[in-house]
Amino acid sequence: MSSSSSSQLFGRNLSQALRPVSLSRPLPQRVAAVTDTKKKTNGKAKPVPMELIRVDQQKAAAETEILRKIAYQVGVDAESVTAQQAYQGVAWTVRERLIDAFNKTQAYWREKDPKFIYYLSAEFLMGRTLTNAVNNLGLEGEFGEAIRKLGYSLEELQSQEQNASLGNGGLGRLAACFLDSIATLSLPGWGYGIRYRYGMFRQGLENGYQSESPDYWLTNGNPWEIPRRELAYKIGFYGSVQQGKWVPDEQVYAVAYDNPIPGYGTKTVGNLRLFDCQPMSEFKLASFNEGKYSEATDAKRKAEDISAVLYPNDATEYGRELRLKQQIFFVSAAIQDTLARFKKTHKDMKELPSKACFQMNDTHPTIAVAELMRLLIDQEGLKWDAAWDITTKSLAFTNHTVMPEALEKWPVKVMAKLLPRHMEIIEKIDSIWKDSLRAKVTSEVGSQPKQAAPEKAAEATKEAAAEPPVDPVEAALAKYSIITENPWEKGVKLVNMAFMATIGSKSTNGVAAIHSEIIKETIFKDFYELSPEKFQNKTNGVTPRRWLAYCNPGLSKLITKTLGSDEWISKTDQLTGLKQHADDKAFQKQWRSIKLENKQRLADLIKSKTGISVPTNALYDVQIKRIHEYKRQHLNMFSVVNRYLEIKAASPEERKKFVPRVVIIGGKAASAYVMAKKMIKLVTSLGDVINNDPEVSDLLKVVFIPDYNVSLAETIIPGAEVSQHISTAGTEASGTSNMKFQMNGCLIIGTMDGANIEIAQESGKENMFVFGVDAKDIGRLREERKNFKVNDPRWEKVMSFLTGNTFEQGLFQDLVDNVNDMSKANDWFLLGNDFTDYLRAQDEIDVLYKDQDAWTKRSILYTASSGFFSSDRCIDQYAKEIWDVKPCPVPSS
Ligand code: 26V
Repeated sequence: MSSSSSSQLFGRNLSQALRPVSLSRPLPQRVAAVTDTKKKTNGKAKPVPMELIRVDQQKAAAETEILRKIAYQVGVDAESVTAQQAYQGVAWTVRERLIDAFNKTQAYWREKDPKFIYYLSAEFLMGRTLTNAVNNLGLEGEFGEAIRKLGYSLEELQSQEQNASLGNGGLGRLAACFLDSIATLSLPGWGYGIRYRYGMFRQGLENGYQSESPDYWLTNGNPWEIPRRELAYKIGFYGSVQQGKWVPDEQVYAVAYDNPIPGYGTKTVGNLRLFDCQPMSEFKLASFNEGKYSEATDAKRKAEDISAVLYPNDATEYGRELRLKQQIFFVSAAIQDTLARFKKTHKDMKELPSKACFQMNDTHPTIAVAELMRLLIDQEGLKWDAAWDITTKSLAFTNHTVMPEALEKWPVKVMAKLLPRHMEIIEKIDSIWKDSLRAKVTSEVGSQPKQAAPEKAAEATKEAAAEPPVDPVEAALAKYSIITENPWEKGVKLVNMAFMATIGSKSTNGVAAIHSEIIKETIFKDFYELSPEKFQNKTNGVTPRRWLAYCNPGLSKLITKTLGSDEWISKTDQLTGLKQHADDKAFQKQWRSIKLENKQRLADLIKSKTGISVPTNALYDVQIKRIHEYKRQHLNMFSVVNRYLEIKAASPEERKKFVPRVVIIGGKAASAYVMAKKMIKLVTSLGDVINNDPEVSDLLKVVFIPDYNVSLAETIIPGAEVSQHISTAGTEASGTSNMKFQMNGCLIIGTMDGANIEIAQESGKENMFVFGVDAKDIGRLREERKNFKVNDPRWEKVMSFLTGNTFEQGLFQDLVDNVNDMSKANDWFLLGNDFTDYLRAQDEIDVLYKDQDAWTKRSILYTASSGFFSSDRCIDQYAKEIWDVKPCPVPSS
């Protein structure tokens, strides 16, 4: 292909772009020398000292390296490079820089032997890596230039990268932000998880309904991982316990893949070690020879299933054996890996708590309690008490939800079958634990009135004849027990993973101030009363690198210019320096023009994903998060319906008074969650009606952006002007997108729930559009809901519209009944209670938006007061108050 046709093909003058560094030029000396070595040894490569290669890499221009990668790694002619090939060339080049710094960091830490934090998480929602790696490594100048010469921009190439969507939502993205901060603070720390081959499903829309397809994110290879095929741990399942030791029936290998995590403004590069599941033997030749082809590969398929798919976390389909397999799979591999490293330099297992802390991200990794005990006792030969002491000093637990249905409870039967030795250990932990409480409980029971009322006593005698007598002390101990009876299925016993986690850990924390209080009063009440000192709060945070500096380069530049330095990127408290400019009209103008550019980018994204054109002079109103009844996307839609009806009812003259709005929704519904899927249909159906109604024209648009993920969030958040965080008070543990919006100067409409409360404290409650009932009243209001009439004519209008003839007969009847027909349902999330106040807050938004200076001032104040919500602050607190891990920065020389 001639150079002119290639440039036509790809719309870029590539021959021009490549001229200064064309491959026909002699290679830089060092690289040529390496090639020469090969020649002289007749094709047998002599080992080249790594140091020489590294020195050379530092000197060689990024351009040359990229072109070599395109030529020899991607294997294409640099004259006809596609965006994907250019991305590959750049990514594989950045990878080398990353690995250099990674190796140095890990070697330094091996030498210094500091205490490590190991973040155990079933989810890491990393998104894309290229921009983050280039910027964190400080390569933007050198690589930016080289990429431009290729005829692309960093942004364009980054868009070629598949998202690593190894998480469901907030919990997984939090883990990813934490890794960024751990590296940035130079804390010795690794993440441990699963290298799912299929991440979070891809969402499509069919007739306005969600459709799901697999997310095969590794199609084009993954430049950001280093396979460690030599590092494989045996993981067992099933079998029996013989002479106190476990003899599993089935075994697989957990093979390590390292994903270097570059810190910002430091030489430190941390690690995310993910495990892939592989069979012990690839292939049964004997079966194959007998013509049993599928049997020959059975074991391989079965093993690979374990790390194949990420489970949706917000469906109520717990209890699946494969999920428990995944949990023990990565937890066991992580602990074995840690112990193996520890044993290289330490003899006494008692030192483990001074060298390692495992943070368990929700209940998914909490089998770690039993697994660490098993390894210490069965493999290291420790006595029970010594092992328990080490375990409870090495583990820490974070709770991320108060939804009772989300707290994992494994049937004892499943646990005993899959992990017989672990079940034995759990039973012993439970029994010792209850023994330790027996004296206390006995005295409490003894101090209670023994004599029941006469009629109750008579009833009790009748019942006693049918059932064996219940020991009152044992009955009172049940509330502390790890092993509990399934309330829905008599006789079925369950392992309460959250209880095991808190008993087996040195600390239990919630993720926002209100949430940490709620867990002490509800799910962990009895445990809190026993050991209040174990309970902590660690309000979540998000990385200001990805979520402001890199996703919003326009604003980032303005902030740096205004503050006189870019130090705010790692010291976010400096953002308060923006406050003094909040009233400055010229500054406000610049702030607004950046928002407008970001809105344009968002409008382009909407057009390309949905075909819908949205005007940039409208207010961009965004709600992006998992679709759930407790998050109340339907409440948002009720307000949209109300707005629509009001516009329709207005005269042409009156219509001029409406502030034009684009309501943008994004998020996935768990595939088994019927009501959440109906909520998506509600959004798309309203969009179909409203967007095509000439009467409302550009005054109102409703857009559902399909397949919401990390990289879409990076475009949506900077372009948003108001964002919705409207969960029923007391239900959202924290929320983290609220923090990202705040950082980007996007105003918030929200309930007093999760981290909204702390955001309101930082930014001023009067600056947030706050509405809704109080968390402390929820219990009572739920009880009263049946007799509570929504005293607002607009509510009835909205309900009638949704069940009327605009839509297919009965389409939204179930959704409406759930919140409005108290003979059938109970409006559990109290939409009826919050509706009127929500509309009031919505009106306030419109009023303020008409005063653009006042609006912009608030926007500036939001960003200026967002410093607290950096994950650097949060991780610093974890490090000091839970982990006792200190920074160990790699020296610059
Ligand atoms: C929620 C639910 C709701 C009911 C149905 C079953 C179910 C299963 C799982 C979950 C959530 C699991 C934990 C989780 O993802 N929590 C999220 O963690 C974020 C990071 O701390 C936090 O910001 C979110 O508020 C919290 O929902």
